[in-house]
Amino acid sequence: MMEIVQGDITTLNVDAIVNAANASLLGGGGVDGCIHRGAGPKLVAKCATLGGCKTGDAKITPGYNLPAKYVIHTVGPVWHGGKKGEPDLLASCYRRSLELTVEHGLRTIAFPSISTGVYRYPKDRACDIAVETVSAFLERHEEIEKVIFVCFSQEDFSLYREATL
Ligand code: AR6
Repeated sequence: MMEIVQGDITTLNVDAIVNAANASLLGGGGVDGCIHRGAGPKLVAKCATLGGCKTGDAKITPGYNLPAKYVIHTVGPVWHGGKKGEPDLLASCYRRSLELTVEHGLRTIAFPSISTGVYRYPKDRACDIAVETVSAFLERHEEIEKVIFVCFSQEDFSLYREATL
């Protein structure tokens, strides 16, 4: 099932939360900064051993001091107008994160709205890709119990509510 909540992803008690990271995996602003603050310094130390991450791919670490057991770090595309493969790369972020969820036997996962902050992906288009990609994956993977879309703003919440109706 899919669920939408408004709030801070770092407060969620789920198997995994997804981080909208950058290719270095060494932290940054936005949700990345919040997750690193919540997890504590062991997270950046672990991330430093992973050799970075390509756009559209994902890597998993423990959640350390977070309520979530794991953090799945994915790197969304920077929006350059939509003709540079951005939609496929964004869909790949959701798919790769869900594949790691299945590989690790996890059942509950929460996503932020990847690429829609610093990376400037238009929120409505990103929301459609998130919902379409996740629902297609869930049709093939009943072992995932719950996917939560975490909306930081009321605007995001409304977009996701419409897209999941
Ligand atoms: N919980 C849920 N969503 C959040 C939170 C939070 N605590 N904080 C922000 N958001 P962004 P990006 C929302 O900029 O666009 C970083 O510096 C935010 O409102 O965090 O993928 C990385 O290191 C927006 O809707 O990620 C990269 O360099 C969404 O999360 C770069 O930013 C994503 O915004 C990645 O940019």
